[in-house]
Amino acid sequence: MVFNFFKRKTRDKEQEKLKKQAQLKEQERLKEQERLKEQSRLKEQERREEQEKINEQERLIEQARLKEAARLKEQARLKEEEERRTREQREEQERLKEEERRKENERVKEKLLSEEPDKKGIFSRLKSGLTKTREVLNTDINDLFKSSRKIDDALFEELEEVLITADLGMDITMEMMDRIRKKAGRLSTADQLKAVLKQELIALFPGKEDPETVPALPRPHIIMVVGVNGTGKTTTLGKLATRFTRENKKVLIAAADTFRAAAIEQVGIWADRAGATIVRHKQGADPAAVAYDGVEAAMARGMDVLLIDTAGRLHTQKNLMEELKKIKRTVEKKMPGAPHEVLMVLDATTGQNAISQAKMFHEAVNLTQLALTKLDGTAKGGIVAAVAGTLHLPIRYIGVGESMDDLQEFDAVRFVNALFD
Ligand SMILES: Nc1nc2c(ncn2[C@@H]2O[C@H](COP(=O)(O)OP(=O)(O)OP(=O)(O)O)[C@@H](O)[C@H]2O)c(=O)[nH]1
Ligand SMILES: [Mg+2]
Repeated sequence: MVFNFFKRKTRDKEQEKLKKQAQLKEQERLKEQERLKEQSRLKEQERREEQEKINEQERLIEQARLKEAARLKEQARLKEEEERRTREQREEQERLKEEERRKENERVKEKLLSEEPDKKGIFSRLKSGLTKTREVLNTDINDLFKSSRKIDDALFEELEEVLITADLGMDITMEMMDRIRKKAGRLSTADQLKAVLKQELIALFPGKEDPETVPALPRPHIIMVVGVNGTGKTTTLGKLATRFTRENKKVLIAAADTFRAAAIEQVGIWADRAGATIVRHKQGADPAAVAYDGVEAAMARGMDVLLIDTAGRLHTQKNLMEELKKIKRTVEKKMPGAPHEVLMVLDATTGQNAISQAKMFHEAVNLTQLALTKLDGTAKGGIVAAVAGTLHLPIRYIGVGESMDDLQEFDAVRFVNALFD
């Protein structure tokens, strides 16, 4: 009985113990479950945070991408606008130039129609064309000798200044002054000094060819006219055409300045006036093709002279200088030995720049002769002597005004006399 009692007690205890153990185990299991839950919650939170970070990064990248795209789009728009504006400005400039040229054509046309034959004579025209330079040389030299001044270093220095003012150029002035100083003993009046100056100036120009030794001109005699913009190429060509037709020569003009329609029109007016024929293409056509057709037509029609007008260009514009070479090559291909003259027209009012321009053109197309225009517009007529003294190319024509007879064959003696007489 007692044994049973103890046995039950022990079993109860045992059961109690097991129950407690089970309770503890259950508690531990719950705790572990709780811990795992917490762990997975934290992990989830971490993952979410990580995802948010990624999302934010992606958002920022997308934002930057959109910003960049907008910036590029704006940049392209601005560029396009700038291009449009430049294009419009260029077109406007072209239009104004074209208009100006058209007005100039009208003016030339009217002037040509109203122009009377030369009454003044070549020498007096030359003198009046050189008025500005004459004023510098004569007035100042006369002033030097006023109040019976002595021939001394101060006078020579002043004379040096006068010559430089007339644009004779530094080197030539210095050389001339050396020679004049040596002759100083013989000088006592302004006229004597002028006479020595005249001698020295004339000596700068190469002697004229003896007409007996000048070979007969080939037929057609081809003259290509080149130069910087606006120097007077077309005007000079037009005046030459008139001169040749007056000598009963058959003249053809090739309008190889295809750059502007008004340039073709301008040369057309001159051709009409001179009684010359003209070969022309449309504006924008290849100038070498016009020159080629010109040579072909001149040969086929038995012309005496072919004058080729070319567009003005700066000696620094490489592609345009190449174009000029191409025109020359094309002419040569069609008629070996041609062009017989490459005439560069220089604007005297550009002063010493004319010399460097001519040097570059000479390198490109081998000039054979020069024309100096607009001498009436400058007091720096000494540029003629500077050009002759530095370039070793014959000055064939000078322009002393806009009328037909203001384009004169250059004659050194007449020119120097016109400066001082
Ligand atoms: N005063 C004066 N004006 C001249 C003389 N020679 C040409 N001109 C003027 O210079 C301007 C330009 O002459 P153009 O013959 O059109 O010049 P260009 O070299 O053919 O010009 P581009 O073909 O545009 O390069 C015109 O107004 C001419 O009348 C000159 O000796 N004296
Ligand atoms: Mg021209």
